[in-house]
Amino acid sequence: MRLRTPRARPSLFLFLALSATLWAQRPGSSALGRLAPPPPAKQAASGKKANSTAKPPVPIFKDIAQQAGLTVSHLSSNEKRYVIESMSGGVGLFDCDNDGKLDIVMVNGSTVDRYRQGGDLMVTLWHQDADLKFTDITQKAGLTRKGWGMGVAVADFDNDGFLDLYVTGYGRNVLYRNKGNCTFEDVTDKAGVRAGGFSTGAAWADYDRDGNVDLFVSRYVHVDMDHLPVFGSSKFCNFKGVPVQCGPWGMQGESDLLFHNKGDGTFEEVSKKAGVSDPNQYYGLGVIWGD
Ligand SMILES: [Ca+2]
Ligand SMILES: [Ca+2]
Ligand SMILES: [Ca+2]
Repeated sequence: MRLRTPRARPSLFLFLALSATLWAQRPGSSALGRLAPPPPAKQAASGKKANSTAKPPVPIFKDIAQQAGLTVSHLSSNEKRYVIESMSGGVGLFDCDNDGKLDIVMVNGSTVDRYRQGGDLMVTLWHQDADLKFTDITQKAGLTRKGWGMGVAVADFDNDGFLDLYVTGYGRNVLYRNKGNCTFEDVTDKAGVRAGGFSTGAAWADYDRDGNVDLFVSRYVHVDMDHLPVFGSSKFCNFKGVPVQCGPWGMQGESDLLFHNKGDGTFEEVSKKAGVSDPNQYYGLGVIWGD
C-alpha cells in the first residue's frame, strides 16, 4: 500500500484561528472580555521623539482557568492504544447570547471503551458571566449529543443573528442551531450534514457568495471499531522493532465533504461536483478557506 502524507497540522490551530476570525468580524468585542486601549508610549507622553527601533513589550500571560471556573478536563485516553485515541481537541470562542462577552465551547474526546458505552458529551459550553467568571451551561444549552468529538466550527448558518455550532466527531457530526440566549437545537438530520466516518476539521465560508455560509469538512482515516489494529500487528505498527500504535501510516484514508447551504435550513453535499472530494483519500485533519 502506498504511503500517504498528512496534509495539515492538527486541527486545534484551525479552530482557534477560525473562531478568532469570526469574532474579529464582530465590532466592539475581544477575546475574553473587553480590551483596554494600549497605554501611550513613554516617549510620546514626555514629548520626546519615539524610538522606532524600540522593541514592543512582551505580553505577560497568567493562567486564570481555576478562578474563571474553567475546571472541566478534556476527555482523552492516556494509553493511546489506537490512532483515534490520539485525536480530538479544539476550542471555539463565540458569543452565544450576543451580550458582548465571549463564551467558550470546548470539544471533548472519548476512549474506545467509553465510546462503545455510548461515548461522551461531544462539547462543553461555558457562558461568560461578570468579571471573567464562567458557568458550565452545556446541559441547559441543549448540547447533549454524546459521541467522540473532534472539532468545532462556528458560524450563523441561517442568518438569524445567532452563531451556530458545527461539531465534528467520529461516527457522526452535529449541527446545533442557536435558538438565542445560548440554547440550541440539534438540526443535523434535517440539515443533512451528519456525515460519518472520522471527521476532524470543519470550516464555514460562503464560497458562492449567495449570502449563506457553506461548510467544508475534512476527514482522516477509516477506523472500524469492530476491527481495531493493535500494537505491532503490521509493519506499519512497529518502530525500530518496537511495537507501536498503528496509523495513520498504512491505514485507508477518507474523503472530504463540501456542504452547500441551500438557504432553507438544508444542505447539499457537492464535494465531487466542486472537485474537492479528495478521491485519493489523503489524511485530512484541518481546513481553512482563503482567497
Ligand atoms: Ca456571551
Ligand atoms: Ca444562527
Ligand atoms: Ca453560499
